[in-house]
Amino acid sequence: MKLIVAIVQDQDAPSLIEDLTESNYRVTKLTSTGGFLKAGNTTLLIGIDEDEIDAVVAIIETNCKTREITTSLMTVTMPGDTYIPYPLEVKVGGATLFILDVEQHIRI
Ligand code: 2BA
Repeated sequence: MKLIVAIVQDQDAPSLIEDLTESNYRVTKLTSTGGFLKAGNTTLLIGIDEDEIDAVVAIIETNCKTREITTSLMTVTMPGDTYIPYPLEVKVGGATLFILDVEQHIRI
């Protein structure tokens, strides 16, 4: 068995979860926060058989879009120690996937 840990953008999560569930995959949704943007994202745990990886990745590819995000993460220092936000363009990927081996899976 494999565990896909998928970090996706919040906007893509509802349709992705719906498509996965409709295709009979079990999904757990976690609310997460990206370390760089410090903005919310969604982490999904998807436990599957090894031969289902390609099908699940295809569903993720269909639902998750790369987006350009403008953030004011950076600041520039002005004379007098004044900080003003400096817009920064960041391309956030459609999904970041980690595919792990599952040693044991028990349902009680
Ligand atoms: P964040 O950490 O908020 O990163 C959002 C986007 O900012 C990233 O998109 C990337 O384009 C950019 N970025 C991140 N760190 C950067 C840096 N040090 N310098 C310049 N730009 C940087 P993605 O790469 O698509 O990642 C989207 C989200 O997926 C990340 O949100 C994070 O929550 C997660 N993620 C990505 N790679 C990861 C990894 N290796 N381990 C754990 N989580 C990861």
